[in-house]
Amino acid sequence: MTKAFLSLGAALLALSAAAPAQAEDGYRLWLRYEPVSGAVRSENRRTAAALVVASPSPLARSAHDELRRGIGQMLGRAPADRATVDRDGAILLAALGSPMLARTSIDAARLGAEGYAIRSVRLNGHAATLIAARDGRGLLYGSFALLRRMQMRQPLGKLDIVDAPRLPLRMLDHWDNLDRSVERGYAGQSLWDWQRLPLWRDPRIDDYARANASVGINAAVLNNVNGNADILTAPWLAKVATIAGQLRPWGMRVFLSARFSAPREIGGLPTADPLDPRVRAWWKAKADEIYAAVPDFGGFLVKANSEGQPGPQDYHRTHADGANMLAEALAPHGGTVIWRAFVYAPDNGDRAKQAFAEFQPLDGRFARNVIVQVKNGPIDFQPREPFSPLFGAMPRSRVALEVQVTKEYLGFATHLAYLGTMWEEVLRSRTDRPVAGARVADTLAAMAGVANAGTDRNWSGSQFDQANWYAFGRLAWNPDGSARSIAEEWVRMTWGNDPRLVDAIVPMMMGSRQAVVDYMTPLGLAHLMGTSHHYGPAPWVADLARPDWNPVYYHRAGRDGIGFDRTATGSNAVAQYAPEVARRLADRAAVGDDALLWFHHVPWTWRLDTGRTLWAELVHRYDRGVATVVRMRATWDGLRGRVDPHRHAEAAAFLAIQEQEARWWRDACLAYFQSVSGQPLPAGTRPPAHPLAWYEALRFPYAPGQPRP
Ligand code: BDP
Repeated sequence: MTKAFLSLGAALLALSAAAPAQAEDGYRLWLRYEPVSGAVRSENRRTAAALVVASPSPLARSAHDELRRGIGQMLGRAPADRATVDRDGAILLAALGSPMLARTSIDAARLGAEGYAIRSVRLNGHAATLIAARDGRGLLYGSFALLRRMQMRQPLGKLDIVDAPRLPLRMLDHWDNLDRSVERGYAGQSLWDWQRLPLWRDPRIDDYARANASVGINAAVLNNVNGNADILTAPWLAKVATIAGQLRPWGMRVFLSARFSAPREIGGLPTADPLDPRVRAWWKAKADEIYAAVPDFGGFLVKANSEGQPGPQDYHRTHADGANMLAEALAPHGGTVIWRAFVYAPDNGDRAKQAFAEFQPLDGRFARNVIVQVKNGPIDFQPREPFSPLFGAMPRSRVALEVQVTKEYLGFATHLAYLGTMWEEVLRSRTDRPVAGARVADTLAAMAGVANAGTDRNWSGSQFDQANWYAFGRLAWNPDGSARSIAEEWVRMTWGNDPRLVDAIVPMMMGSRQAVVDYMTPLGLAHLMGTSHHYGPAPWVADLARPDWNPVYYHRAGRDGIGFDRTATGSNAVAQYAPEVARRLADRAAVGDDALLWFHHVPWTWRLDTGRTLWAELVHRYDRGVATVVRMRATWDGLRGRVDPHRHAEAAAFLAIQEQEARWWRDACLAYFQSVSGQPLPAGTRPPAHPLAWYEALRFPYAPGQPRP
């Protein structure tokens, strides 16, 4: 009896030692601050023994708190607060102008407004690590950079780093509705708990802001671009002010999506005509009211005359008229208007041409505090698109790149698709405009990412989708960053520094987006997904009211071949690119397989460089996509036991879903394209699991993320 009792007690003790109070569930994102051991810990402890904040400010306070939290968790001992450097091993946070920097030469020009220097120095005869910046913003970013080094087990001695963001505005766009649903959100509800605001300060928002600050994101649009004017009324602005107050200490500013018809809907005016003096006065007064509540308000994001949203064209005015009217209201307060170029109208001939056709002629007509926000591709966040021809074509305007972090068209949250590679691809694309050799990255004033964060414990709907949030921030900070090194940073901080983990997971991530392209829309195909919810394959859809809502409009498959002719014999969309680029895109042999069917209508029997006919290549790509997912699953299964069980199991289960859905995509698309092409499946190809009609009959009325009417 006693013996049994004792061994039960021992077992319980062992259990409680093994299992932390709360299982690892992804909540901590990449800020896990796992304990450091061995020689690195001794070195780190010598370097991070004390903390001196020479230039106090709310942001320096955040930096201080994060350093204490991170170092405390990693080294088992938080650095001691000191007033000055009076012993070895202090970390010193000092803004330019601080007397403590008197004997150090810091190149202020290289720091810019938000950059930082981290340097190993001797001060008062003691070894110290200096984090220097213009003000609290750089101190915060420098502190996170130091913590990142520690998380990656890099030594802290002999540091001499200068880093600064290339773009001043690095922004998340939340497509969050006021009822807390999230358009194209796959990670639970909106983080903004409107009903309990303004008095409830949800601690989760502090963690959201910390995570953003850690990757340099400095702005958030709180509400959906498909706007609701209510957000601009006094009770809602009070709620917005609370959120802004929580984001501010982490260097983030709040923007709001503004509905163009707000003067009519909440202002009682008969019109929203941007040239009407009453409308202009209304927006000015509204801006004053907003700034009274949120003094550092960033400005408005506007989706106008697109997908049914109101806009200046309703009054026969231009996008520039509309944007400049709002810009004028914000200008006295230093605010910015972000005006989206995502527009398309019925019967446009070729939807891919419309944004350029409407916006390029307006170059030079936008006020200085307007930024034109352009999606990465000419259509809509597809798994792969060529870059939008607007990049580089509006040299007299400020242009932002908009990417989608949430994976509306890439399998929602359950498919593993690391988007760092997609964004690297677009950022490095050569526009050859406004100057020869220019790349998309060279043409930008800002970057915006449609957020994937929600109330799920893991924030992003899956563990691996956190990497897309991370990568967005890192690339917005440095558009020349490498997707691979960003993936490696994220893996080390999120899963661990064990080389067996890093060497397995990084390659898996690097190939993951191409896998999705292969099993969904290979060879330059686009928009084959289910109507409205965009879940799963539906290349057969041909009956929607507008031609450009139908997948058949995009793939144009028939007996003769497949693809959209955008050369001079077709829509001539290629002519929207710089001449050198246009020449390459218009040449079927030079365009490259990845964009082939985007720009060309190609016979099924045409032979590619791979030696296969187009039809055989299409089948090959669909198979290759599925095979890659099978390999990803095997890789991940091989890591069981090296990763904490809860997160491992979640990712493993999602990979199983991904494999099932990859097969579904492959089978449904092959069944359909075969029915259209009449081509036999190449020898040895596994036929689709079901007849075409079976796939066509599937319905998903409750798929998540659909727009609210
Ligand atoms: C599309 C989405 C739609 C958005 C639209 C946009 O399907 O929900 O409202 O983009 O960017 O991709 O405005």
